[in-house]
Amino acid sequence: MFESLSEKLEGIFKKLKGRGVLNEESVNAALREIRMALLEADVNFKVVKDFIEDVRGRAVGKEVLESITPGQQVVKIVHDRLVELMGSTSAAIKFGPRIPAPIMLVGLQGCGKTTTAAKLARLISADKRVYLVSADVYRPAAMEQLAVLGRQVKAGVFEAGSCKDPVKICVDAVEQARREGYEVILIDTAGRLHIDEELMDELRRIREKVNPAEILYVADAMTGQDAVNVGAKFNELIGIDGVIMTKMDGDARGGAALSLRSVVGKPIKFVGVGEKIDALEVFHPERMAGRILGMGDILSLVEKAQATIDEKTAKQMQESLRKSDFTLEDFRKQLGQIKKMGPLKDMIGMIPGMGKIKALKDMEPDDGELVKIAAMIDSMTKKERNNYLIIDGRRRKRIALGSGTTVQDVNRMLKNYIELRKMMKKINSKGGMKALMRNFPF
Ligand SMILES: Nc1nc2c(ncn2[C@@H]2O[C@H](COP(=O)(O)OP(=O)(O)O)[C@@H](O)[C@H]2O)c(=O)[nH]1
Ligand SMILES: [Mg+2]
Repeated sequence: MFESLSEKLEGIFKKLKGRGVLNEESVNAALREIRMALLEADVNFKVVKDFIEDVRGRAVGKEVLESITPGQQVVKIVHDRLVELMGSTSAAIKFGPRIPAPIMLVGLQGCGKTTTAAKLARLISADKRVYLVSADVYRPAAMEQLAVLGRQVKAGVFEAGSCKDPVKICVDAVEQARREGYEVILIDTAGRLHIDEELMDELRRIREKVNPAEILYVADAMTGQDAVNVGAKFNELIGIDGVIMTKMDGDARGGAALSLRSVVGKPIKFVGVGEKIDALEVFHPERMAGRILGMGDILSLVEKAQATIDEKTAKQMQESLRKSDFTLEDFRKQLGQIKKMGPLKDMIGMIPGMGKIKALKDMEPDDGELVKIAAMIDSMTKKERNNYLIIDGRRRKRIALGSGTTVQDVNRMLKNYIELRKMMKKINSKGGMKALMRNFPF
């Protein structure tokens, strides 16, 4: 799956060639085609729209890093956005404090609930004792299917006997699991061909009685947008905590995986990648984005180029620090880096003896603050940037006007800058430079 999408994207990116800056025209042309490719992959319409706007905003006007092509740069931007779209980090199951922790699997008939219950039991068994119960009293062989699979993965399986009440079966199974010392009980529920009130009511009653630590919606990737819509419905009617996407090994177009997170607002936790009992993987948005783009080599190339730039800046920083002329120009260059590394205070706090400097308390600029600081420095003349001492009241007024800030803002910024500069000098003279560089990734 995703093969045709990644092939298309590759073709698109090849066309973005030979320009130093990503201009609007070429980015737009590429985005038009990306939009088509995503829609063809069955990604939700609204998701595609937001996605394209966002990539446009990030790509247009961006300088292309040395040693890579504009196309490669756009691949990286698209990749990063895809990762965010799918949730950035992988989400584990939260078992909660109760033992056994009930985990309920829900979804339409044939989506892979029973198979997934066994696969999941196998994964969890690595460090927990797992019990399985089938609440599917409708399909004749459903319970036997789970029992067979359960034996394969060496999990305990509840025997319902002649009981035909799914709610009672679940309650009894949880009790049995507790008695036998199981830590997790996976509840495989019945499905229907489509959502109906009776099924939802049954699932709600099970939920109320066993109070699951998590309800996981099992989605069949092959059903595309239907899997997304049904997921939204399940979430609305019974509430879900996460998604398991099955049949990702098939020729599904993958749109469901890309849309689910943003439409339903719940993370994909696992993906089923085959019929075999070991074909279940923890979902990693990063890897999935790589698979979609099929361009791992380009990504590492871009990362390398970025690292080189950062290294260059680092060298320049070291150089200017050595000469103790940490100018406003240098300060400006660093703003992006400051944002990347998080609160300045924490960073400096790691350097012995530097943690207690009072002025640092004011130095946790948020995004808005950083933009403001950049604007102020941009409004200065080159002379001012190289020698802050000449910035008198009249100049401060002009800078405030030019950057859409106030004189107080300019005063505060300069005060912070002067403190920082002093500190840099101090570190320099104490020979604390090495420590600083170790902790500052610039
Ligand atoms: N290729 C593939 N087939 C799967 C996967 N998960 C489940 N299946 C198949 O889907 C069919 C329905 O699965 P089942 O667990 O019975 O679905 P249920 O009705 O939701 O319990 C079975 O033939 C499974 O082997 C998967 O990740 N990949
Ligand atoms: Mg089943």
